[in-house]
Amino acid sequence: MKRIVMCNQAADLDSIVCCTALAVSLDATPFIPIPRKELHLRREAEWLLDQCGIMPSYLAFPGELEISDADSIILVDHNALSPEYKALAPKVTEVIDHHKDECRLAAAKTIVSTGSCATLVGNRLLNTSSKLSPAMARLLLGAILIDTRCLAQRHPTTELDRQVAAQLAEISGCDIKALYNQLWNLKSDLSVFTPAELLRKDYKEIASGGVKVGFCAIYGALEGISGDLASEAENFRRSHQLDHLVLMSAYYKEDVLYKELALVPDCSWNKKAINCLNDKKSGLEPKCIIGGMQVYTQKNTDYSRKQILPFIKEMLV
Ligand SMILES: [Mn+2]
Repeated sequence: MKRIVMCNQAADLDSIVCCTALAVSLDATPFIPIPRKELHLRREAEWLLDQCGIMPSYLAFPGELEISDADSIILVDHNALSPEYKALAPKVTEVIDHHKDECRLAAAKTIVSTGSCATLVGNRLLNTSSKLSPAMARLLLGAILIDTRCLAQRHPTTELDRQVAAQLAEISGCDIKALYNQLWNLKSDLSVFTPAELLRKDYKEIASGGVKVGFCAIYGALEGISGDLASEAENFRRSHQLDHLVLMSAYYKEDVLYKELALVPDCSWNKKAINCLNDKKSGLEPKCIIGGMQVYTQKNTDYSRKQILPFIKEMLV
């Protein structure tokens, strides 16, 4: 039986980790739906996989396997297939995720709004596999720490995140703070990337009501990015044939979390989108203009793409 575990389209650390750890435990193939050459943009993921003894060659990328030959597919860290994989719907047998439930698949579902999907996969493996290896425990723990900001006592961390992280830390023998710091430093060091690479690093898109919208998550202040971010964003939008592109940034300054949001191109739709997001209590306020692109401060830092993307999707219907 050919079984595939599929990671979400952004292929962020959580998603790659869930995909890998579950594939290892089930002897399945982990499928990462981004070009192989873009794995290096996820430096924290590359480093953690290496630390846990997972070679990049263990992962499968588009063009490297005939995914339609799979007998069964398990989705992790997302619960609806992205448009290009829609035809695979009948093959999806299971879904493990922590996003808003939009699942219309006839599959076994574990959808719980934890801080990290790695918590759900970790919980599953702790309860089913007789011995979770220290390497797999460390892999899962790393994703939980990044997603919960080192288990901070606030949104989005849940009690289950803390419980599972504690068990994984014990099995792996990891120093939680040290692992978090190492991962965070790799994730937030944007100096090694061009603006075009930053936009490709953590990207999702939706299509609804004939409108295509992309969402780039960026870990750093938009103003601090060297190069012409606004025109790179416009190039990105055109090359992805998007009607609109949403840039979402998050960063820390003296331990305080800040978030920003910007939209390209400059058009009347933006006002509608900002009003809609503010009706949902996003707290967006004009902050500055970069290369003609209006940047908003997002006062409600509890919202991430996990909330903003479904709000925009609702607005398009
Ligand atoms: Mn996730």
